[in-house]
Amino acid sequence: MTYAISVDIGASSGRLVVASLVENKLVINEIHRFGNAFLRKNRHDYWDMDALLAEIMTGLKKAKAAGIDQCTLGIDTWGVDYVLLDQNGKRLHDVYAYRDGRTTGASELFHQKELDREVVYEKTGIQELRFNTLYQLYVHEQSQLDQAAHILLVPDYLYYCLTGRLINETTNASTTQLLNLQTRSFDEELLQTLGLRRNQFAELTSPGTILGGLKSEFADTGEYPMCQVVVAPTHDTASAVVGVPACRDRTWAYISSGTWSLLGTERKEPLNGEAPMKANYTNEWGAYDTFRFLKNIMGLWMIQEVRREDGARYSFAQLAEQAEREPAFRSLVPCNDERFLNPDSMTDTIRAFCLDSGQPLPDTPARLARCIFDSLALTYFCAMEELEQLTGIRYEVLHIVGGGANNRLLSQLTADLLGIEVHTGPSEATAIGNIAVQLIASRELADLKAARQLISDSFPPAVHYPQPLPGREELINRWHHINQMTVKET
Ligand code: LFR
Repeated sequence: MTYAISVDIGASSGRLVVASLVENKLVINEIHRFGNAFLRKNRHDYWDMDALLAEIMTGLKKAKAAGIDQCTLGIDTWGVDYVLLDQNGKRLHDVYAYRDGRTTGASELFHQKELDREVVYEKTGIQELRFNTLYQLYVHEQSQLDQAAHILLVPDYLYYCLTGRLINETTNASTTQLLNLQTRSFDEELLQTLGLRRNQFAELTSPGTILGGLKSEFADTGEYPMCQVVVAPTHDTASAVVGVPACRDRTWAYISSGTWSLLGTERKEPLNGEAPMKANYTNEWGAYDTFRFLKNIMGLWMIQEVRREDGARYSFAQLAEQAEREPAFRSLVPCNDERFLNPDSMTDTIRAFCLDSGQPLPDTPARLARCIFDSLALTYFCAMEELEQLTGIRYEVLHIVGGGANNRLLSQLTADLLGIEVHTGPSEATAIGNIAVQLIASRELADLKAARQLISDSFPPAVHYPQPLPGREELINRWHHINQMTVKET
């Protein structure tokens, strides 16, 4: 039996998932799950890298204990966050979490003082998000940047810790906003603007590359499976897009629905003119020479925060059930407004917006949940309209993958607003996409197409058919009005 293990770490949890092929189906098993959150220290938000690394090793020990002696292994995490290392491979700083407030206003400042946003978008095709690595590095202490012998993104760093190999994986490197679409490499002018050198970055390495075994300090203990480490699409969203079970001849778009909702489509070429820039669409690099033309939508983060602030009294499933019993579209909030990115209190921020805009106060967790799901569905609807205008394609199917695929209410609302089929699942698309790339690398699978066929056969999606939505036009007008009240998109 050959096994593939994906280490898939998101902003709120991480997991190790073991997969094997049984009778032409992919069978997955979660062997280890752990929480993740940023730590607040000196009024900044950081990731606990040592804890994450320790959890990976615990998961691998569990795999060995479960009888897995040999496997391939791939890692993915969120994007944009980076680690500066000295000559000896030691971290020079605590790793900032991308929601940290130090980048407030950083992108405006960069474009005012350094390079126009049009120039940067023309070069990189990456949407302006204040936490892109470009802007984070811009506000990072210059003396530390000067000292850095290596600049890695978070999953690159985890690969380094496990194998000793230094890489900058391409899908995640594109989220830095430092890669040039023409040269397909780091943009010299952007590096110069930040006072960086090309040799501080490692070689750009594509998903599917085989790195070899674990460092001997791990391998020699005999406590872990013998791992053949494979470069996954290390950006979680890139892995999730590989995991979309699209295999019939219909045009499709996707939402990778987790802490963020990433809505977009897979393309062979980037699309980076003025219109996509204005709509804040991005061209992140995908696996196998594809581009992820997508937009960031605030996503389940809002409900995660509301739930946390309520003392986690109800599960996500309970909140969704309660929300389903509340009246629809009562109070709406512009999810993508910057105020929701990292507020001191999500609950208060949502309520304040409703009050200020003359809407009923969502005064219970169920009403807050309803407000969030209704608002997200409307945000998806508008983003799909933009996507269709920008690409000139009418999409026949919307795939929702990731944890949010379990939210029946949100999926049905989305189908009703869009008037097309919404296919949901798998909820573990990120881990599965990561695994699929390992299986292609080890020649168990031929290519991306075969991988998607296998994923669709193994995890058949649920289909939500659109139902008529009374008062739809009025609702959409109201939504546009609410969005005009926003201060600034994230
Ligand atoms: C999702 C994600 C998004 C990225 C954001 C920050 O987990 O990776 O794709 O925009 O987190 O890295």
